[in-house]
Amino acid sequence: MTWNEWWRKSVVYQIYPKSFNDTSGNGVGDIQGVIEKLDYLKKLGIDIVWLTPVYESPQNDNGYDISDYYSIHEPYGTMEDVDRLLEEAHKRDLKIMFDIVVNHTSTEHAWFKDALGNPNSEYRDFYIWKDPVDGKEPNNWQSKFGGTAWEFDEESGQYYLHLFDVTQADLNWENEQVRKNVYEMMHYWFEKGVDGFRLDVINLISKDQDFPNDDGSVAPGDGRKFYTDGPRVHEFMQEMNREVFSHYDIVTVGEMSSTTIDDCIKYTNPERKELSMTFNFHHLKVDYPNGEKWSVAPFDFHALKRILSEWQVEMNKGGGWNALFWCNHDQPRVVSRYGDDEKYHNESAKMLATTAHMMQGTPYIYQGEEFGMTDPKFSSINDYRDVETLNIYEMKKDDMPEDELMHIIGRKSRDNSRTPVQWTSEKHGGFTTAEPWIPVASNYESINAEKALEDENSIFYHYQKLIELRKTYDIITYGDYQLLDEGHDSVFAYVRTWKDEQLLVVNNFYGEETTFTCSDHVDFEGKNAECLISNYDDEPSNLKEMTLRPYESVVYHLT
Ligand code: TEU
Repeated sequence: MTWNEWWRKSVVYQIYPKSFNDTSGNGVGDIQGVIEKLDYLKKLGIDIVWLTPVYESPQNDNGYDISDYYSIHEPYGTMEDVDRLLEEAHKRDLKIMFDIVVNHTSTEHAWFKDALGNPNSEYRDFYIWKDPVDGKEPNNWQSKFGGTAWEFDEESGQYYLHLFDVTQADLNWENEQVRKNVYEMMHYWFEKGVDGFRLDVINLISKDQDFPNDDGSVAPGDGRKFYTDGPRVHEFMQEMNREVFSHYDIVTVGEMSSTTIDDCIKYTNPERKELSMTFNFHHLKVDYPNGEKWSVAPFDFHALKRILSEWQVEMNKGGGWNALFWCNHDQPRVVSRYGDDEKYHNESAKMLATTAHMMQGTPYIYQGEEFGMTDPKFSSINDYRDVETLNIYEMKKDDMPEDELMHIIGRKSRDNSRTPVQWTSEKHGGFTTAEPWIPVASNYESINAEKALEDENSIFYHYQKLIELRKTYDIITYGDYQLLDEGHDSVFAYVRTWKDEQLLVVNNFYGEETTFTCSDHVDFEGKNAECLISNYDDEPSNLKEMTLRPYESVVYHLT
């Protein structure tokens, strides 16, 4: 197994450009705004910056609807800005990862515009067209943003498939010309100097060519099983690797929707030559009662431990590699979700960071997470911008009391993580001098980057320390993983083992004191135990029989 690739020791920082830093004064962030913050990111210690899509786009899904893969969305800047970003990043020994969306394009893309209404277009077969069945949609598949996944084209009398928004038409990966065009485009960006790709919903590109009706065994008319990790997906990934990735020293991370461990081992085991690593979301569904995102329930702590541990152990066994993360632009803020964004804001944010960063894989930090940004707790639907949220609101508003619906949206909306980064205590959190495209969370005066940098006890410096530890201790990268005391109701503890070293990681996930009998699980005999990081001023007084304070988190290196 090849264990020495640079990205196994890297830490990635995700930027959602629209909400990151506005230097042009138009209320949306821009590429120059990213350049301006590179020194800040360097100080944090990260290695790679992942930018969500900055290509030309009508922005119905904030750039995940690309209308031209070769140009830059004008409010973000120009191609010269991208060139400068690459130059400035590389000067600081930082790498830049771009986000590639090739499951679908915008319906504003030239290919789709040519194909629409024109069965003779050379681009018609770039998309997925089907005749009506009994005068209706070809099957009962649902869009991930609600409603049917098919849209009728009056002029040609056929439907096209869109697994996401109606303006995001799925590409037909069975068509070799589509694949050739995608690979050519990927080469363009690597030639320009981009250091890696995050590949949007890449495990959805291969559809069952029978397009069967879903019998509803997963969810009514869901359809997922017919295109998730589909029939030819690994063949396509190997082709992409051969045609593109293998030509460069780059990193790739596939975003995998509803995937399996077995598939992720296949995607990432280096011998198979597909991708470097994968994102999966099973640990972020433990607060979906009965699999339903649009309802509110406390998170299932035991399921969280079980799922994360299973992925740690099985991926390692199969030679796969995990991306480690709590948050991204599609998820609520983790401190508001699995932590406590009030009384124990500082402690719980640090505890969550430690839990993820001491695992095996490549950690991702989502903008603002490094100083504990929270959900904005909007009360009006007028504050929301996200297409998925607005669709759900429309679909549910007649069946549910407004306050109940707004409560659910307040906890689940993707906009929770899309509010502007809170840089300072100034108006709009210092994000912009104009009216921001989405309101800034009202707590920007108490939670912001400037304050975090001034306080040596801040969440920011905890993240900085975690990153430093990863660079110092090989066991964090290579060690095996074992969950301890699986049945404990509030402690998530695990041990990493490598050569004759151990790393003991103990986290209290709740706001009450608890005890954890470490000596039942770890043999301390003749070992030196050094505390590497914690979130209280002093260590627990008794290592073997720990009394853990609210959200307390400690890491010991045993040698
Ligand atoms: O997301 C894929 C995805 O399936 C989800 O995370 C999605 O947001 C969720 O199912 C909605 O409940 C990726 C991007 O990260 C997301 O921003 C895009 O909207 C989506 O693909 C389509 O490109």
